Amino acid sequence: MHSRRLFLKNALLAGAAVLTGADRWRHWLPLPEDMNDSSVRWPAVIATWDNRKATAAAGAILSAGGRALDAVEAGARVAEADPNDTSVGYGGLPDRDGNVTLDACIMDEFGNAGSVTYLQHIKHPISVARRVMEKTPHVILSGDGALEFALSEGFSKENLLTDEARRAWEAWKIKSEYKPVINSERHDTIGIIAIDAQRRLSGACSTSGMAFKMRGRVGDSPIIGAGLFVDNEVGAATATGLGELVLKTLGTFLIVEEMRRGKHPQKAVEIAIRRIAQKYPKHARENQVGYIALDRRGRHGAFSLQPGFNYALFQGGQNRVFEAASLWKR
Ligand code: SD4
Repeated sequence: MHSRRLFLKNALLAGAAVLTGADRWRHWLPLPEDMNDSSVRWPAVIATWDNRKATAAAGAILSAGGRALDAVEAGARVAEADPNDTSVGYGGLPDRDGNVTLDACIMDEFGNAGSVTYLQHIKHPISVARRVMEKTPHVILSGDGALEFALSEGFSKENLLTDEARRAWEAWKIKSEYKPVINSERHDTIGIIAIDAQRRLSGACSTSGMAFKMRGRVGDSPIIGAGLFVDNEVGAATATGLGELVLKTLGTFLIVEEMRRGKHPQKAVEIAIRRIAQKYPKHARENQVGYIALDRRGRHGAFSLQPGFNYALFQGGQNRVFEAASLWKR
């Protein structure tokens, strides 16, 4: 993976793309700084939390030469189907009225984007978001409209409230106290971003949102520039944690813009976390937000407000989990 030979192969692939890719050429050109950098760090995929099953599924697609977009969708689907992941898809904790409502978005290497918010009864909101991106002139479909669209696309209606999630909701109702939980079981919202062998970047983000939220609440995860942002010329970033803080600072857009200005992904995610702490010091002390980022050189960064945030990284044929550094040490 990390050889000069592979780098040259990728550079040649990029050259071939110039000839065949028409308007796509600029996405594949090697950057000048890459010519002095012999380490090739792509393909790679990174996901919030210990989502190694998701990065493995995505990594298998990338290793076979597949497209980053397919990889991130496949990865998000792994978390969505897992009933033990109580913050995503099937098995997600409901709102305070017992409804499981899902938010998801996806972005490809061309800057196309699709999103669903407040979607009920559909197990794979990320795939619906992809259809929104690919089959409609819109970016976001919401609620009943998103559901109607999903059904028209052949998705089936399912009960997503597992017995375990129902029991948790019934226990919560006794006090009915809304309080976001920091690092909820360490497998919260999945944000997953990837760069493939042809240096195409894509990202996906999927969640059931904050547990026991108000009916109708939508978080950052389906909002382009908040829960996810991808710019193929620069890099990609995604978020987990208290969505209100991510929304109010447009965290992933900020991270990508910092990378555009030359920042390493690690520096860029730290800037976005510090921005939250500067603007909302009280909430930043009490809540969790975690960011991950990947640039188009395959370098990554991860940082959070509170300790306890981790991430999965598939790169160089290895699929590993790492602890992120945090602003507060506690
Ligand atoms: C939200 N950001 O709806 C999501 C929830 C989350 O880790 O990421 N939890 O605010």
